[in-house]
Amino acid sequence: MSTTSTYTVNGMSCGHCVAAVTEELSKLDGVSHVDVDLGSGRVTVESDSPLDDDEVAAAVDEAGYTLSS
Ligand SMILES: [Cu+2]
Repeated sequence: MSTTSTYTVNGMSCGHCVAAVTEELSKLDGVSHVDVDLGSGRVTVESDSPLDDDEVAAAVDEAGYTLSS
């Protein structure tokens, strides 16, 4: 059973940003799918098990953006 979580990421402005966030989040353990909506900043992550919020925030930070809380 997979889990879907939705986050809001601040600072993304183009397709490159989307690709960077998608790449970093895809590296997280158990993540099977990442969907980014550039216009709203909403990021949907599908994973095998619930994700740790700190890990998600760290991945988004690694990509160069911030997670909206
Ligand atoms: Cu960009």
